[in-house]
Amino acid sequence: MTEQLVPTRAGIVTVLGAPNAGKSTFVNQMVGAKVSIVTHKVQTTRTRIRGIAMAERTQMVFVDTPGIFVPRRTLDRAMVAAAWEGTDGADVTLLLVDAPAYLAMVNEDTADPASRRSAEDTDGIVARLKEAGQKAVLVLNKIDRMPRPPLLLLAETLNQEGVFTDTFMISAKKDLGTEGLRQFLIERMPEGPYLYPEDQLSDITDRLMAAEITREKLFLRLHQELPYSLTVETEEWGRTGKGELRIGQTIYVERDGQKALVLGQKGKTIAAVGKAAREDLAEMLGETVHLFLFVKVRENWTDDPARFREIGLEKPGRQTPRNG
Ligand SMILES: Nc1nc2c(ncn2[C@@H]2O[C@H](COP(=O)(O)OP(=O)(O)OP(=O)(O)O)[C@@H](O)[C@H]2O)c(=O)[nH]1
Ligand SMILES: [Mg+2]
Repeated sequence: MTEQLVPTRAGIVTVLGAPNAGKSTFVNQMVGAKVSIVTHKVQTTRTRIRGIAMAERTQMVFVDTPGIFVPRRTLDRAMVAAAWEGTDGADVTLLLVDAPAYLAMVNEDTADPASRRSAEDTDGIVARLKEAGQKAVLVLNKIDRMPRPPLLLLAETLNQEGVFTDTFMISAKKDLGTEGLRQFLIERMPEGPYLYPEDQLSDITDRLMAAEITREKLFLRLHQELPYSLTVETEEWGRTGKGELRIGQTIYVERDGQKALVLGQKGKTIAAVGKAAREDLAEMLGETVHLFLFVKVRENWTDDPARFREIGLEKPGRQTPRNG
């Protein structure tokens, strides 16, 4: 058979999980490019990001979602709602689990607070899937960080609710076990035309991606509650006199005191953030980039839904009907 006679397949794979489970790392691995930012901190991803992978005349659209956790602020609620809405119309839903964290909770005495929270958030997701009668595929991630024997116990424990049709064990970061999962997903995609142009890698605009990259650098350098109090917007995208790319961004914080922390002593922090972001942007865009960063106070923006649209989030509370 010639290639043209093989029908194309295309479908949507939604990736759910507790904060920090490795969802964005996994989506980047499947796409083969960085479409979603990754940090060691929880709640890095704030909106749904589609990463597009092509393989064997099959297009898989991976939907990276914000972590699902117990929300406190209006922003948190919008993030969690965006994650659940990501399962609407999905052909396959994956639940990614931080396996070492979950194991720590199963062996109760060793659970640190972060692992406990991660495992509790995972249990919350399983319970809600069960309640809604939704099936999913269990993906135990970060297996490079734990011994193999307890993985079977974990799989057994998590499969008790009857929510999962299949179980995979992978390391998204080290690219272990991902090929088997990719093949499984290819076979689960329905026949049909591609949903995006074949060479497109994501649905996120360059302006939003540029803001995300700067936010990633801020998350990596700032501590405690500060990363959760800031947002980045790309406000200028133009050319210098010499025709080189000029990007202007504003970092919004909630209070005056936070502004000083973002700037750092003698502006050292923001200079380092700007340098790291500019280097990534230049690589992503394949050209010289001049990046200008400003810091402004926008009081209580995390409780102001009108601000969420600019970071790719719908207003919270919008409920779309769920399929099946
Ligand atoms: N050792 C190890 N670390 C991993 C693996 N996958 C992801 N990580 C790390 O886990 C941390 C969180 O990864 P992310 O991909 O940002 O996780 P996420 O689920 O998208 O997190 P949120 O967006 O905050 O919900 C990062 O430090 C990753 O490098 C893995 O397979 N093994
Ligand atoms: Mg993420």
